[in-house]
Amino acid sequence: MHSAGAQSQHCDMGISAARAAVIPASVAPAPKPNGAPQRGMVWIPGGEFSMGSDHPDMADARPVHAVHVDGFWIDETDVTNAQFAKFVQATHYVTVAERKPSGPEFKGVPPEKLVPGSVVFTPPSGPTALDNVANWWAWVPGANWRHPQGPGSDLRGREDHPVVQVAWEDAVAYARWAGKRLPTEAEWEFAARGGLDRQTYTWGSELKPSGKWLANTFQGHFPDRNTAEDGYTGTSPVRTFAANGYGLYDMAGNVWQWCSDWYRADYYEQLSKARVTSNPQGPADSFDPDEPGVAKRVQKGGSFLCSDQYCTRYMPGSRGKGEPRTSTNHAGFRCVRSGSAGLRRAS
Ligand SMILES: [Ca+2]
Repeated sequence: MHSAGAQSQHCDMGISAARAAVIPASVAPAPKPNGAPQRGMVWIPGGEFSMGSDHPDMADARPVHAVHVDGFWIDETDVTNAQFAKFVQATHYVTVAERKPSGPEFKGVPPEKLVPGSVVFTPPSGPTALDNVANWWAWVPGANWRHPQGPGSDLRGREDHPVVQVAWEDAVAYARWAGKRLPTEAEWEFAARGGLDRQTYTWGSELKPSGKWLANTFQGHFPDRNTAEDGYTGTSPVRTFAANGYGLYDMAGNVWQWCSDWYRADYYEQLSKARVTSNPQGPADSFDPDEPGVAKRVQKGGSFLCSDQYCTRYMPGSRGKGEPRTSTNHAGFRCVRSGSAGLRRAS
């Protein structure tokens, strides 16, 4: 068990030199290159936007600051179980959760406990304190992407659901195989906003326009009673809920999505000192004050477990985090590819 990371797998799971430069004001969004490089990818024109959130509960997402991203391609959906299966079939890749745990963090763990497994949402039978994630997360031997909730579960009927139980390094391996990469946090958020400026949700300012759920989140009483008003207690097929303004699905809810950046709670504070930051790549190292000593990567988007009672991080400006070798059944990923053009200066 990746114990340290497992402790961090709650809903919002989730500087040195900022590798960023102030850009001139004359930089224009990149025009769409000719033709799509790969089926299922969408061109994001790039540009300057307001990144982050002023939400009072989200200190790590403050302050809202100006960021520019170049144009890039992004998968219109999360990577699905069917897509991940093709990768594994072609490469015989073995995910972290399918390997016997090893490494210094497991020193002293009895050998009989060093078996492959992963972290699974295991709701209690009744209301529970929300200050201890162990009340609803359990490490389950035999849980992995093929068996997202443990040995008794499988992927039948879930071929078009997002793959879950993938660690950050699994996502990176897939992306390399596909000729892609993980998005930076800035690219992900730019894409999630769908062309809207400073809106709370990927679709606008209202959580439930006309009383309708627009993302797969958690309704009822967290974590013990999931009423699934949106139709799903767990993951949903990737095109179930309406796409955002850029034609991207599930940029809110369903599953968290790994980004390439290291996570630091103070990174936005650092970036806010510049008038605008161009193509931030994340900090050079990680620091999470909630769990010092455990390096984490950024996750974005929230999941089917986010609710307004506990975790509202299905907002594009909010942030999540995860230990890179820890997988769960509510986190997956999608990939991007850089545009053929770099910065284009306005004439
Ligand atoms: Ca749901």
